[in-house]
Amino acid sequence: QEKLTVGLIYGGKSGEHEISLQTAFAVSKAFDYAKYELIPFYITKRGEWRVGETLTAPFADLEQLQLDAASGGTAEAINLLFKGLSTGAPAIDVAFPLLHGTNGEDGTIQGLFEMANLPYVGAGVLASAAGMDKVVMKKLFAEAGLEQCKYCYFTAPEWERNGHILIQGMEEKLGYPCFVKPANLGSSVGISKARTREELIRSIELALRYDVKVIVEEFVDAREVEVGVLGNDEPLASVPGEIVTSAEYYDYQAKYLDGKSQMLIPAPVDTELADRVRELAVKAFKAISGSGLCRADFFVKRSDGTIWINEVNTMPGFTPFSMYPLLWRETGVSYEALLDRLIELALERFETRQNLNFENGIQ
Ligand code: G1L
Repeated sequence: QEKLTVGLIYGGKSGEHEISLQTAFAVSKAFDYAKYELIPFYITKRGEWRVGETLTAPFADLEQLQLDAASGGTAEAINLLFKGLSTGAPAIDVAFPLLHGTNGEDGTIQGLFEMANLPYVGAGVLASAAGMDKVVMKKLFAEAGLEQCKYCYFTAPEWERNGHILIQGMEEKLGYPCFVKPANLGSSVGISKARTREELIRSIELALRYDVKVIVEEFVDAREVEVGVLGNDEPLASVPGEIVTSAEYYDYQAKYLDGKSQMLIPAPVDTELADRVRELAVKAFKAISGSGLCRADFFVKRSDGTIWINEVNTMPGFTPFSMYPLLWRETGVSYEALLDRLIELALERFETRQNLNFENGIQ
């Protein structure tokens, strides 16, 4: 039986370089080397590509993933990715990207795989890009009839010209406290909570250092419930999990920077609520034209139990100890089985799209 060759792409220029390395190490350890062989593609922090020898056993340690200059460089790596186009015999059967695009402009690495005519794991170009831009995502959710918090957004030039009017609008629509974020979800930096007008202005100026588009959201007194979605056309939802923060529940510092949050898996919710968020998670996945996987994050309002979509993440944390894999483990899908399924879904999606007619009718 022929082994499937997986191209594992990791590292990258983004702030999540280290997380990507750790994730790639975990994934490389979990693969069944009786079924797969692996070609590592490491993208350095400077954006150079390095390609390693085919692996038929896991990496020994994290160090080994950081391929050195002695391995193939950018030209060799790209040549290998595109080999199928020129020779009809691809070097890899499926690409497995474990990184964000360059500084959050996502869908870019997926676009590279499209150009190389390669199957790849996870979301396509459109869903990856939509999943990175909080404003685009919210518009798609609204169109799908999903309930969500109130928000305002604007660009840097709009802020410079009309800051006063924008502030007025935000105070009327959202009030305080509110949350200010760069529209681009590429990194978790640049996010802050504003309790006064002065803080709002400072928060906006901070967010504008990370993106030219800023989104401001109303404060929601809610529980945070997350669901894993897995599939293509008929996606399945995992059991829900809950994020609880020990000390200051709504303090961004405590939640994201000090890591003082805890996962409750499954979430302690009744079956009615669990069924409802699972249904909404699939709806959110479809709203962004998802494929492969996503993690859908919800707010469950403490006052009346209303469920609001917060965001979907097409590149969720993916070590065996991250929310997404743990949600599926609780649902009966092991980390190893999850990798198998994601690769299967990548190949299925590729086949379906391969059979489409992309000609314009002129012969
Ligand atoms: F390929 C998948 F499965 F779609 C995929 C891709 C990327 C799953 C999870 C991730 N996550 C990451 O790459 C990261 C959180 C390690 C860095 Cl963005």
